[in-house]
Amino acid sequence: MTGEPKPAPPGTDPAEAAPSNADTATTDTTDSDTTESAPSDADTGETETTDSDTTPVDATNATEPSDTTEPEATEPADAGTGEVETGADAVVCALKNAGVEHLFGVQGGAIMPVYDALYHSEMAHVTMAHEQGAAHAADAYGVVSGAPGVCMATSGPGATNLVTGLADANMDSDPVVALTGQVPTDFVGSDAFQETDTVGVTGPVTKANFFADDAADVGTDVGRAFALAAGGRQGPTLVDLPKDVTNGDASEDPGEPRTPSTHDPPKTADSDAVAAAAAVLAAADRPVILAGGGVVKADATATLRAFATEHGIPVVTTMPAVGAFPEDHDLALEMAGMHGTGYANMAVTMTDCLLAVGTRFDDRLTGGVETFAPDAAIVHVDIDPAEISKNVEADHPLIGDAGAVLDQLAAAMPRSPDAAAWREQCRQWKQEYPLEYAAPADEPVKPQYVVEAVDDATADDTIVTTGVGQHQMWACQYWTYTEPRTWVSSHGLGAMGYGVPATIGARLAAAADQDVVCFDGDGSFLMTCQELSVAVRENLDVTVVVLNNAAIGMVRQWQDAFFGERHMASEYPWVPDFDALAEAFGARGFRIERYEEVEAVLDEALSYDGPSVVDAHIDPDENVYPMVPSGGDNGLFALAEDQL
Ligand SMILES: Cc1ncc(C[n+]2csc(CCOP(=O)(O)OP(=O)(O)O)c2C)c(N)n1
Ligand SMILES: [Mg+2]
Repeated sequence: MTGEPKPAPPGTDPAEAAPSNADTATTDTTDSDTTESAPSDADTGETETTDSDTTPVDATNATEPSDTTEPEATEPADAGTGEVETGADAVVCALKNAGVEHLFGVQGGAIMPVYDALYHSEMAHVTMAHEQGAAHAADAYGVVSGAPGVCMATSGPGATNLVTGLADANMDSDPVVALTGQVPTDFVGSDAFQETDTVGVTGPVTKANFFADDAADVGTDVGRAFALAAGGRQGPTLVDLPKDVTNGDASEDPGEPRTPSTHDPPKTADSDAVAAAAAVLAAADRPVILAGGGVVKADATATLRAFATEHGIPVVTTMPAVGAFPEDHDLALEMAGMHGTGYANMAVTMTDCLLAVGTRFDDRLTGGVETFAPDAAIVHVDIDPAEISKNVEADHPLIGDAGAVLDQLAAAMPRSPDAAAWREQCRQWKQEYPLEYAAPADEPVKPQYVVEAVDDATADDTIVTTGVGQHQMWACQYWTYTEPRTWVSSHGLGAMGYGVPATIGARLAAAADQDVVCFDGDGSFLMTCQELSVAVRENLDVTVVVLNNAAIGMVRQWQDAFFGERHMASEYPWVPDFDALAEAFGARGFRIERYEEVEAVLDEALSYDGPSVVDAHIDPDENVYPMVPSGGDNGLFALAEDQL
């Protein structure tokens, strides 16, 4: 089974914030071949059991952790140095062989043998407050570092709490490995205490998942999960670890992570197809490059910049690709789609040749497919053939790694397109439709002003994480991104609550001298603010700016536009004092209510060497524009509500 996302048909979706564009990464042809489904019945108990199986965890109503008849575990072998005596040692050894440095998780009965095996390991385990936080932290760690982030959870509720984070990673092709404890194999199917069919539940939201049924092979399973998460089109993988398997005997070092031999993602595209695409692009009058998240995942941003500048082709990005091309560049048109810039949307609407690289043409990007780039020849570069013509018909499909195919195209270009007039047109659109907002001194602070102020106060390589909603869009629009892997958000799934745990994962993956700032919404913050306890415990230098409009503002915006201004369940009569809440967690708390306070408060919060939260009370009536209504025509973006 595969975890292939199925985007909602345009026009049918709820008030999600993210403009489309969850893109593909460097993709992978064999996702569907590599997924192994869980044995979901009790027959799986066929595998050889070990001593520890005879006293498994509480099959019925036992309290956690495990039952008291659990034999005392022997001192764990030092799997960190390659000594393997149990399945759990092999799991830890496989992680070490994969170069893992950080793990994010929550303990529990069924995963205890693995935690015990970690006891002597040099890998740093970060105990999160909630498993959703572990998955989001691992996801952001993977986005920032490029290598899979690892999350761990116990069986049952631990595993199900990971699901949102896995679905998020799956939509955005983010590399994540999840390790879940499971009841012993001979209890599987008996509705044992904390038993959930984790492989069944997570099948649709993972790139591949495995039920480990043999202690001798479990290390190899983990290595394979790691290699699959990292390789080809990246994505989340999961290994379900029954307790008898992790407690069982193993002796082999599983070696380096390896994908199955059948896994062979294409590197370069067919050379005739490349030549044909290059000829069309070179002959175009109005060429546009649409960079998707796959450009970032493939580490192809330098190649993209070189290609675009060499041939003078304007660049539009999807949301996951924000930062793939410097937004202060003359050729940069920034993000297209629902809340993209007017100039990006004009360019994708008027282009006669769209070179789309590593994107899955999500509906938040395209709007109505029939009005998307209607006059363009579409050249679609993607490593996953399943993405070709899935949403937008490709005239020139080029299947391969984003960087490698861009190199092929560069070599095959007969000349640069004759596009001086088109570049001038794009410049004019930039003048005509700038991102702008009014900030009268007698009105509450505008969120855009706060975003710009933080951008001004921090270095170019600062990493920005977000929740989901209006604040996410302002953070995307009003910050000037110039480097890849500095924009870390929940794109395709649009998962409120991503912000705080993602900030923790991003912080641990970032360079020591890089700042990490989270723009969160009050609603999103309330979903995962407990992870502040982790930031405090780990003494992480991060700043969370809550753009507090006392509302789940993006929903309120849609109610204003499409539901007759009926604010059903979207405004709060009261929200907590987030500055006081931060202090209660042991972080520093700040508050902004007036423009005069912005600079000094940000200065203090950003210079505090530890976690800080700025409760920024913003204009509750501010909305996000430009906006293309769901399923609409990108060329007809609205700049205000009366244009919708
Ligand atoms: C987990 C989850 N539940 C519900 C939604 C639907 N939703 C999209 S945006 C939004 C509002 C978010 O509110 P807040 O975090 O305060 O951000 P704001 O829009 O006010 O900036 C909601 C409820 C979602 N995206 N994710
Ligand atoms: Mg809000």
